[in-house]
Amino acid sequence: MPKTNAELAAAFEQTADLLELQQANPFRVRAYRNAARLVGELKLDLIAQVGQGKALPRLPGIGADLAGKIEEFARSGHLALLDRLRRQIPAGVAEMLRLPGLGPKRVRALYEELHVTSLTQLARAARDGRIRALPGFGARTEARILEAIGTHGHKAQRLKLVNAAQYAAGLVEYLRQGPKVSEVAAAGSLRRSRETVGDLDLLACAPEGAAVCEHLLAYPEVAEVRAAGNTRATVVLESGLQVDLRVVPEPSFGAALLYFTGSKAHNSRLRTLAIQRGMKLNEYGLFEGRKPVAAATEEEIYRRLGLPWIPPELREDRGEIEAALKNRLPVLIERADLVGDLHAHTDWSDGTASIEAMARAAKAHGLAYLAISDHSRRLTVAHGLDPTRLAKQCAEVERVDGKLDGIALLTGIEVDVLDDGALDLPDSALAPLDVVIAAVHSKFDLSRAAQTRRILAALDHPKVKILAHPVGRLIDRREPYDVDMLAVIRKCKARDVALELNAHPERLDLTDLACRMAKDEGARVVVNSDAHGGHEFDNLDFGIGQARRGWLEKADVINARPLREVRAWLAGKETP
Ligand code: DGT
Ligand code: CA
Ligand code: CA
Repeated sequence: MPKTNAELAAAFEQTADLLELQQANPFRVRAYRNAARLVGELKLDLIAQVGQGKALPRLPGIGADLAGKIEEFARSGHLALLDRLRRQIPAGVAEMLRLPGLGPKRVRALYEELHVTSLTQLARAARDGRIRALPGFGARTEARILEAIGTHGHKAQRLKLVNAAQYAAGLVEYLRQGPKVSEVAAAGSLRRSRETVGDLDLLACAPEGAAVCEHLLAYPEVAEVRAAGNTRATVVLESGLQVDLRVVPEPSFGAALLYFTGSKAHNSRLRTLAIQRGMKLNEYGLFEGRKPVAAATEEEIYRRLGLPWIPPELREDRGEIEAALKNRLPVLIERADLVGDLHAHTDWSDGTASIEAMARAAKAHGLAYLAISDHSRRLTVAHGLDPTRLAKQCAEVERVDGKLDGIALLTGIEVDVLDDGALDLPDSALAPLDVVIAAVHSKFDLSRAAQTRRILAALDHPKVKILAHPVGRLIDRREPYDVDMLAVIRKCKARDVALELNAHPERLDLTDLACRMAKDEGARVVVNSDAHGGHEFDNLDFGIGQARRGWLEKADVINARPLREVRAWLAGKETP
């Protein structure tokens, strides 16, 4: 039986787990996890590439060693490394790694000291009180392990970034009013702009931690107090969101911020680097022997490690340390670089505001141009436009454009891609438009081959300049469709079509890794709001966060360019 990509992804994930248990080089562990994600989430058909005798494409984190593993798996259906690891480590031991709070070190201890090899045995050991007797464990850890086994299997709930950001904003504001608090910052995955957030990590700067922790407990939305002390508190809000607060004195704020921003993988690389340079890095500072050499700001800590400051969105151990060492970090795009938006809806289809109201809102959000791109007729639930209504809308867009100063309007459509890759409107209807965005809104379950063929066909239409939300996932609600993303990206590059990074908080599509792949392939990206109402231009902030996680720079993003250049690009003329 030929192996599937899902099996390859699973094999890589398991290899990473088992390597981690054996305390292998964290970089190597990370490489396997990254590869599992590339194959699983981006549906990269690497097995087929090998089968067709093609060289593997250049992919973030896939070096010669991993490429060899992919070939081995494609040809033999096995990874010798994984087979060997499996013989060395019982499967139940690897499963323990999935419990929150149990890292490789602790799992190793449980296995080696208590000979626990399954979750059942682990629960028994916890109930018998044998775990608390181990060095590095306590009664609290034991209780947490029992609780975790009980909830194991329920998918840990993660909040979408936009919601986490809302909770954080309220809390940060509130904590700023706390006793003698001089600064409050959100750290963790929120600061790294991850698309979902497990819990909030907040950092406050104050001389007396206990009083600030007390202040947090008095926050009206606190439903449960998990821990409270002199320097830290953990609470759960009524929404179920956990909040970890650390209070540190000003001199070590930078070190704490660096530590609690993570990611763990990034931190672990930094600690190794510190050791190589004869220093020690922890949440209190960077030390030479007992002498602190940097602690107050992140900048000085990075500098003393010989690195430029690394933006939080890059801190995932996906090559940022290597790039920083060579002083070749990307200069990441910022929200202020965006001067236009090429995808927005109005009350002509499923938006809530008029063309004029959307134009004014775009202008208020600092944009200089906006494309009006409502749905096409096939999307009847969204009152999609047929050729007659589209022509009428264009006239209205031009009328409003003539009336408003400081914002230019472009005519456009988000046209459905039909099952066979044809577009939902005739060429005669599309011809007069400034912007044509192709979008898949149906038949998500086609086979990879059929879905890829369909999308590539749509991209071949000469009027199409943007591919909307290319992977098609809805965070927490719908998996990406099965499509060969690399083929799609390459087609976009060949036809000079921009891949949309749809900034809607439920989409954030392209994903961070897909952005990076697009950049590596030299394809263009457009960061669009897909706003259905005036306030939704705020979503562009999250789109930019995702773009930054994908290493995108200003030059990679078409709507960071002035209208004149965008018009030339839309007209199929060369752009710099
Ligand atoms: P999340 O909450 O799952 O969305 O992801 P994070 O990255 O916010 O993770 P979290 O809340 O467990 O921890 C926040 C940061 O604190 C993390 O990014 C790095 C740091 N941190 C927490 N625990 C450890 C640890 O055991 N080792 C190291 N090196 N750093 C840790
Ligand atoms: Ca967190
Ligand atoms: Ca946390």
